[in-house]
Amino acid sequence: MKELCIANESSCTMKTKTTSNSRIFPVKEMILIGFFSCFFMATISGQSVTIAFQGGEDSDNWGYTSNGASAAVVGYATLSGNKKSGTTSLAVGGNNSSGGDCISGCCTGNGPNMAHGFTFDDLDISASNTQTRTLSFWYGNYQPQSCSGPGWDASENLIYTPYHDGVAQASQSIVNGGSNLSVPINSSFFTSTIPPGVNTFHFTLSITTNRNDEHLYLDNVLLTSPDPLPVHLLSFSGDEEEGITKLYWSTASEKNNSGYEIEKSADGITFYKIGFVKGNVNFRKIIQ
Ligand SMILES: [Ca+2]
Ligand SMILES: [Ca+2]
Repeated sequence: MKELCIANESSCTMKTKTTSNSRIFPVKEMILIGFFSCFFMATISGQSVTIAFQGGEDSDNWGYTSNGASAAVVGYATLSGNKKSGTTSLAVGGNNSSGGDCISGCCTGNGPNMAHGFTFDDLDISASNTQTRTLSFWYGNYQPQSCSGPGWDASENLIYTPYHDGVAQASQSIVNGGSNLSVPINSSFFTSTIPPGVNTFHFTLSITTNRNDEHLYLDNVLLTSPDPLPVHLLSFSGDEEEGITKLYWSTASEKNNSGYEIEKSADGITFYKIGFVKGNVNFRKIIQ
C-alpha cells in the first residue's frame, strides 16, 4: 500500500481516474461515453489551531512589555475607534513632554522624537516545529479628537522584528509614515509566517513619533498553527461497474475527522463537488 497522506501534513488531495460507461445508453452514445474519462478527487483538510493569543483585553494571557508611553497613554485603549474587537486594545506611544496634543485639545507643533513599542514574551512553539506558523494582528493609530491629525509623519515608521530561537530576523516596515498619516485599526491587518524548525518565537513592534496624539494601537494578536491532518491514508482508487463509479479508500487511523469532500472533473483541471462522506469508516463508495 502506498502512503498518500501522513500525519504532519495539514491537507491532502487524492485523485483517481475512471472511465464512465453505461448499459442504459444507446450503442452510439455508449461508444462515445466509453472514451470519456472522469477524474475524481477527495480532499481532507486540517484546521488552524491557536498557539497563543493577546487580544488586547484585560484577561488576555500572552504577555508583553511596552516602552516609551506618554503620560496620556494607558496600557489598554478603550475608545471605540481604537479597537478591532472587544472592549479594549493594546496602546502605546505619544510624547507628552512638549509635542502637540490633540488628545486634550491644546498645544500645537512637534516635540522631540520619542521611541516606543511593544516587546512580546518569548513563546515555546516547539510542539509545532514541523509546520509553518502564522502571526497576525490588527494595528492602527486612530484617536478621536477635534484638531487636525493625528498621524505618523515621514520617518515615523512602524517596524516589525521577529526573533527565531532568540535570534533577530530581518526587520520589516509595516507602515511608512507620511504627513499626519491616519491608519484605521479596522482596515490594517498584518501577517507574518514563522518557518518550520523554529522552537521559540517572539517579536517586537517599534515606532518613533514626536507628538502626544501619535499612538500605536494593537488588537487580536494571534499565533496559529495548521492542525495536523487528522487522517493517515493508505490507499485511494476507483473503478466503474455497470455504469456506476465506485471510489475506495482505506485509512490506518482517523482522529477528529469530519469527513471527505468528493469532487468530480471531466478534464482533471476543473472540479466540482458531488458529495461529502463522513469520516471514521474504512470503506467508501460513491455512486455517480
Ligand atoms: Ca480588543
Ligand atoms: Ca509626528
